[in-house]
Amino acid sequence: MVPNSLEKMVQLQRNPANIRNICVLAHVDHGKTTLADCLISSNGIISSRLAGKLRYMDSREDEQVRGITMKSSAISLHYAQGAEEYLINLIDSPGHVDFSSEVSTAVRLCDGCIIVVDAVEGVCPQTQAVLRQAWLENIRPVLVINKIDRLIVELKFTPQEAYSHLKNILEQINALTGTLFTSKVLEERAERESEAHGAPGAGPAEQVYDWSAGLEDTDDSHLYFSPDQGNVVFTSAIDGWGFGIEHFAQIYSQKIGIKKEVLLKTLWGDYYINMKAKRIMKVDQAKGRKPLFVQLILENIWSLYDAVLKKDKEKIDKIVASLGLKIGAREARHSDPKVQISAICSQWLPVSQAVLAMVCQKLPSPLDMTPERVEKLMCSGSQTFDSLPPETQALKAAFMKCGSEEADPVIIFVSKMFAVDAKALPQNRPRPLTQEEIAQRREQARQRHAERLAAAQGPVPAGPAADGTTPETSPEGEEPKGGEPQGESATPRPAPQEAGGQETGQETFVAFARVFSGVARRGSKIFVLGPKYSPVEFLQRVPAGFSAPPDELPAVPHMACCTLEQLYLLMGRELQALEEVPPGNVLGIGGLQDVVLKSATLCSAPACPPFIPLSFEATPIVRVAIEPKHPSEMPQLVRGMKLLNQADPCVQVLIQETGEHVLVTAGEIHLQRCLDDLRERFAKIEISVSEPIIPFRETITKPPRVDMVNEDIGRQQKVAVTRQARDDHSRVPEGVQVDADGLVTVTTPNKLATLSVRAVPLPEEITRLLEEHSDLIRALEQLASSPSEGRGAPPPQRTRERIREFKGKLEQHLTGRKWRDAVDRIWSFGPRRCGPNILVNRSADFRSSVWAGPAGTAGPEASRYRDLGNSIVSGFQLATLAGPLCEEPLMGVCFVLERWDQSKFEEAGAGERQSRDPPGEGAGAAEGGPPEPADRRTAPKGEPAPADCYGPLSGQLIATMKEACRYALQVKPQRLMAAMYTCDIMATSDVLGRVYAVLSRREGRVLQEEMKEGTDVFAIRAALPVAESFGFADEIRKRTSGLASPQLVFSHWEVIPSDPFWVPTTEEEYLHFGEKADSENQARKYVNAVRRRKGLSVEEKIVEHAEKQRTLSKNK
Ligand SMILES: Nc1nc2c(ncn2[C@@H]2O[C@H](COP(=O)(O)OP(=O)(O)OP(=O)(O)O)[C@@H](O)[C@H]2O)c(=O)[nH]1
Ligand SMILES: [Mg+2]
Repeated sequence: MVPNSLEKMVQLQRNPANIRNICVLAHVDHGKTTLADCLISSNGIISSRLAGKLRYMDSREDEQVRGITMKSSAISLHYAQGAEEYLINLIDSPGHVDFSSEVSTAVRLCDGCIIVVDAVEGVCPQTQAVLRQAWLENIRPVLVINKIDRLIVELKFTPQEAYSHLKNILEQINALTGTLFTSKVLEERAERESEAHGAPGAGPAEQVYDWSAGLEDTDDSHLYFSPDQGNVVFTSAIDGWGFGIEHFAQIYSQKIGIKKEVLLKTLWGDYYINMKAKRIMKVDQAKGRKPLFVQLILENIWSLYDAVLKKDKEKIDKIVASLGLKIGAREARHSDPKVQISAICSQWLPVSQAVLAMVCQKLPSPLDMTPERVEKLMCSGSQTFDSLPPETQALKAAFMKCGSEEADPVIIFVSKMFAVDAKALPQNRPRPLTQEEIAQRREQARQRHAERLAAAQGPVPAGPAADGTTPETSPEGEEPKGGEPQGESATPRPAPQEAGGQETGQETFVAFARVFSGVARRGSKIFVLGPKYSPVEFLQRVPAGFSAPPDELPAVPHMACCTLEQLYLLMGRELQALEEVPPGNVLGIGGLQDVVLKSATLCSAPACPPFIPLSFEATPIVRVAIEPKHPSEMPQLVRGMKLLNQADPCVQVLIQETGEHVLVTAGEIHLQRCLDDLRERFAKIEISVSEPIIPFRETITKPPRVDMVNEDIGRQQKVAVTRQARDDHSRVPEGVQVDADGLVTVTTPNKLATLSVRAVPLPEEITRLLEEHSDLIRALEQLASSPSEGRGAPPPQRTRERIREFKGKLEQHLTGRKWRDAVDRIWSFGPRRCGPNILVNRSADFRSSVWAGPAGTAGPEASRYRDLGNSIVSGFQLATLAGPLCEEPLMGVCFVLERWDQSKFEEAGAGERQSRDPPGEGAGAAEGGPPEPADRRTAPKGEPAPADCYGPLSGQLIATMKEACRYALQVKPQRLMAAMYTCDIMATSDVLGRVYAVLSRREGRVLQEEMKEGTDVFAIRAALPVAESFGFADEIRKRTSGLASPQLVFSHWEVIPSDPFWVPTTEEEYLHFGEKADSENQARKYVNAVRRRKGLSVEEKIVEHAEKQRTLSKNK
């Protein structure tokens, strides 16, 4: 087959009804790229012999070496079904969890997806994850069950067993779909319910709600996967075959004479055929008969494999003849049965035919975009579609229409930026020479050759010949200096050839994007909308009907204007230049690197809202510090890191306070890829990389009930323990008073204010709630701290609703006397005002909580109260940002401010006071203390008050609060929290023992072990501390000879039970651990490691009681 010409593709792009934008999603190694190879080979881009071996979409070298995909990439394919011609924009995605952010970027651009499942491994953790992602994006899935050959060759199943196994896999995946569907319906119900709740007139009768009601009347049959629905295909991508039941229904309807429609309904399922009567029955009347699927389909495939594997030449010939195929002589004689199988099967049941037919029939075109999806895309944050301005709502029609007329607004979404070598861009690529040019050059070369020969006969024998032949054989040499820029580019371009020459090895960025509406034209101007852009703001600033060229509009925050400089057709490893791209197509856009960082919405109508941000499943957790080998190369490193940040959807690049450059990645393989990229593409320098920086959290727990040898700590001993611990590590300085129950009282250095703080561990559920709702808390704090800034709009109903719900949940878990009205008195969250720690204010003159915001009264008194209050909150923020153990953030701690005594301060003169404490940072902004100015001016002239040497009171309060919190922590049993991964491993029973050995050596804990039905594959789920995970994947692979490979995903924080300061105190402990207790203390080890890294003091006795060894005999 001849590769499709560019013109053909351009023509197909114009018909959105026949475009399918799809991505291939699956668990790692289930065969996505191999399947993509088969589809690509149907277009003649790669040879069918190489399909499955080449893995064309894995264009990076490390992808080929490791055998896993690391990025999503797109290719456009042509498919003809009868008279209809389709354009398929296929995106291959990675399955490894480290790269799950790439899946998000792919899913956003598509309307449908192919979910691939390995027939042996079945539904795996990433299968669930990608299916959920597809749901969240509202794109429709179809299913490919791949690697059916493994059921024949490896598991040696009979067709009947294989059928049961496949049925089982379908049940699993449908169960998953069912769960997703149910939770979605319930969620929508809850949403509607909460909206109705706000409406007046909801009587008590309506409040009783039947939660199951919505499910029954919502039709969900079309969602499930079933071969008779036509949305399931069975394949063996490596052998190049695949089929849906339609293919066989067609064949057998002619052969047996049963209607195709009947066969379509009965080929899958427990239906049996009576060949004589030519009737299909539901029940197996004659015992031992096989279902149609087994009898008519699987058995044929099995017998073909059987014949080929047994090298039964006669039978093979018979089968080939009966199928009417022609097998090349080379394949027929080949000794490798795989070659024969793939030669026969790929003709008999070509996989591309089965898969692409299903894609075209079952997946929607860009025209079928559902209103639901459009509304979801347009509503970022907690907005609802109805709350958008009417101009914005009107754009929904444009999405749905997907129109290409002049009046249709151009809407493009960029889901990621990817780097390509500037040389590979079409405008810089040497253009293939035409026949005449080649002839001309050949002539020139011949002449040169002749001249040289004539000039010097002897001395240079070999040179000229080589010279003469080069242009003939490789026209892609550096020859095309004389070549004009490509014919189709009418606009003058800045000498692309030279640019290409100079920038050898330069990386440029191409945006991975899709046109949702309107025609993207090269050279046209377009707005770039950042994620925080608000069309409301634009509509307020720019009067309606105002028109001006896009770049002359008044400046609106988060909006820029740019030109679509280059448009490309994405063809896997290549890009093709385009002049325009009609709506509904996936495309590449060049020249956006200065205006788009990672993703963006481009639109010609400023009323367009930015699309909702991509949802990333993985949390970046692996951090390393990076520095150049040669310090002088720092600028290259900084530039390289910036480029890397742009090129990867999920990497984070930070500069820490210490000046270190830190890279945060999703996992080890991701880290490796980022480092390779940095070295070879972006920075091009040698770099040195620190050991991974492992994050910890600090917390406190309840005092232990039992000691380290599991003996009850009696009352007497318990006191001894806490006293000793306190003596040991808190060394409370003077001026800090600690009560027996852990209340810490600290006075400011000027002795004017006193704070009493207590630290209490939060229940686990609360910590989890706080973590889950961090975005809500951020919104809440914003509302509470700046009510007067009020940007016109009150918080949307939904946000208020969610806040109320959140508060209710907190109250539900904080019960008991200790927590009485604690929720109402929450003053702040920390660190960074949204973390998992709480500040509760129980002091007598408590006036503001996060829920209500500052008490609305103005006036100097309230304003001063707020200033000082802000200082205390800042002190709390600082204390929670870095704990006393090893300066890591706190988690799950509640600080209770029991007393806040500033009576002495109030006694001091008001004038002096004003002069001493200018309002705290940012606090005075709202109502910046109106009566003060006069006082302030006069104050410096007066006698400086004695307290002045300690600085302003607000500053002292910050420091005092911070100290108080730290001491309050230190008098409680402190603990370290470790980040934990969930680790999913598939292993066969023979390597299971080794997997467990590695897991337990690394402190892993097996949570679940499950045998995949019918196979000897075990799916193991374990929890593994991040700190112990480095090199884990490699070790597992090595120990199991590559048979098992783990997938690590960050899951949660877990308290390390051991006390970092533990020393034996009770008699039993002394007996058990000895006086020195020098056995390993995990928590202590981590604390010391972190302290050492941060350059903090480490209390370690390196050698105790060193004794010089003496030889007793000689020299006395
Ligand atoms: N037996 C068998 N092996 C297959 C089949 N399809 C793919 N494989 C093998 O499975 C392995 C993984 O294939 P890939 O196509 O790279 O898998 P992938 O899903 O793209 O993997 P990631 O991109 O890393 O997630 C390769 O070794 C393939 O040869 C199949 O149908 N049968
Ligand atoms: Mg792949």
